[in-house]
Amino acid sequence: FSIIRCVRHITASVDEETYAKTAAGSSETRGPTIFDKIISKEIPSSIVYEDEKVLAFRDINPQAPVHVLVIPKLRNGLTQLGKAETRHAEILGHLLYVAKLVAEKEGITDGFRVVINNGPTACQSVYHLHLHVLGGRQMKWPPG
Ligand code: TR5
Repeated sequence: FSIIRCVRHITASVDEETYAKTAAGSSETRGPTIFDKIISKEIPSSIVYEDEKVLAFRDINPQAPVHVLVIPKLRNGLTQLGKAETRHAEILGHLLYVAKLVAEKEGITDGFRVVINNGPTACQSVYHLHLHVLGGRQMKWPPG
């Protein structure tokens, strides 16, 4: 049993204090998250793809040469996959389709991984639904 359940491997390029200041909290909240500020462009991000429903941008702490987050622009949106309702089915499908577009755009169609961390036990840290699109290196299985 380990008390530290979700170790974050912060890359050298991200200063830990800045990361902590912008972190969105470690428990579920229904209020706005850092991703709302990224959607509104209040906080800059490196955008890879955008349409009226979703935004895809580079993860600040990449775990692979390509690490892009795909998020819905829904207001009062979905905090995590486990809270999805029937009415969310269309946006969930679109998010997955955009993950594929991102993989094409980033040139990683030979092998990429799409991850959704759902809840504290899965190390979700930002409570605004997001897909991780990872690639550009050999992946291992099973994931940690
Ligand atoms: O742990 P989960 O699955 O919730 O994933 C959240 C992801 O958001 C992590 O991979 C973080 O590195 C990423 N993240 C967190 C922040 C952030 C970000 N990606 C881009 N830009 C970010 N800003 C400006 N601020 C963050 N706190």
